[in-house]
Amino acid sequence: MWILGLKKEFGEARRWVSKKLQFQKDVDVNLFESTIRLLGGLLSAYHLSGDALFLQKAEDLGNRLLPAFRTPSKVPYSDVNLGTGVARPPRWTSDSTVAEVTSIQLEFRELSRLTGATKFREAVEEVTKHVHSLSGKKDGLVPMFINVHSGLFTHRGVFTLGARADSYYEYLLKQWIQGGKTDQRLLDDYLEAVDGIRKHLLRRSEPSKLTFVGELAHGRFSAKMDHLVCFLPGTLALGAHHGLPAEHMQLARALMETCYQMNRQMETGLSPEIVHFNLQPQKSQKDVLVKPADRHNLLRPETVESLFYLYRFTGDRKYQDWGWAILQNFNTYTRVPSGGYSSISNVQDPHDPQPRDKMESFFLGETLKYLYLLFSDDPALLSLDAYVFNTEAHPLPIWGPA
Ligand code: DMJ
Repeated sequence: MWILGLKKEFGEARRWVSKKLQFQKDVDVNLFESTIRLLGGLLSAYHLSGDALFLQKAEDLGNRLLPAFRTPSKVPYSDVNLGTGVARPPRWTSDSTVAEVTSIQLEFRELSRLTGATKFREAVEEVTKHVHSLSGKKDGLVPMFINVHSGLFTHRGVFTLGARADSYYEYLLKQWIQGGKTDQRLLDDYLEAVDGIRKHLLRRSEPSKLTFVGELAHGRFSAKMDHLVCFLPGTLALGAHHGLPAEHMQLARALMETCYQMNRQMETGLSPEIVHFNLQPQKSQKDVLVKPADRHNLLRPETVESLFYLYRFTGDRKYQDWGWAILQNFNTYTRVPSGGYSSISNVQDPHDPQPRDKMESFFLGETLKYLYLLFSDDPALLSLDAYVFNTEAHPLPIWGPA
């Protein structure tokens, strides 16, 4: 906002938040999505503007989300009603998603720090402590589901860095950074997980030998990679910047190339939601294969998010060039003439990408923000030594010594 000098627009948005944004509503919301998008956004707005209105709104929202943690295990339900405070699991199960219950910590911890009310921090740190000591992991890799009654992992033996597990790994590192790199348990869990990824999930494709992160189901490797996994090069690079092993940076660079190729090798130059890598050494095969059901692009940020980190830390202009190419492709294939952008159903048909008439809020919150930061040559602009970005790209301050 002030960074871009958009004072008038900021004024309008502030008026809207002040007059129209009311959380006293009889509506079920997802705890994770509301935390990363709304609570994270309000906390960031407070830090960037210094305006107490945003903190008041954040505290109100935090209080309304807290009932989700009233479960036998203290692992929160996925959904909570903002008006009535009644929390519940999804309709089909009493499981919560591991990534969801472990990716709300940056925001609740910050809310406690700012308000002095320890209940927010206590609720989420209880979950971190619990997951830290749970059995069912494989060399630091976690399953995708956890039961709110028993507190145990369910659907064990399936490991992915994609949907339902992704930001568990991201928040181990980012909480460690947020807290001034003092919490050894977070660091240990993160380092163990990176070793687990190397040991169980890394392979190279044929014929171009692209390094990718696959999945493991009951001991069977699958060469499937979600576009969501493309947060990982950025996270690995961030860890290396904060003093973690240099091999993490090498792996970040290799995975960054792969994520770029997931975009480049499509006819529109935009990545599909999921790819499969070819492991057969015949030259005729392509490295990146796409199933018909996975051809859509939801305007997700992960590739350009990682490009931003890689460019910040290396200064290598090829990362800016890659991001520029992706932005041009978003403009060509997803921009709607009357305004805005739309998810598309087929990244392999440049003549008819099939717009879906839907733009996720993360396109504005993350994708465009990371592109803006990627094209800036000023490392002091939201410095990565002063801020840590939550998983929805909202910057939160790294805490100084108490
Ligand atoms: C975002 O809402 C967050 O980054 C989340 O962690 C998973 N992915 C979406 C955008 O793709």
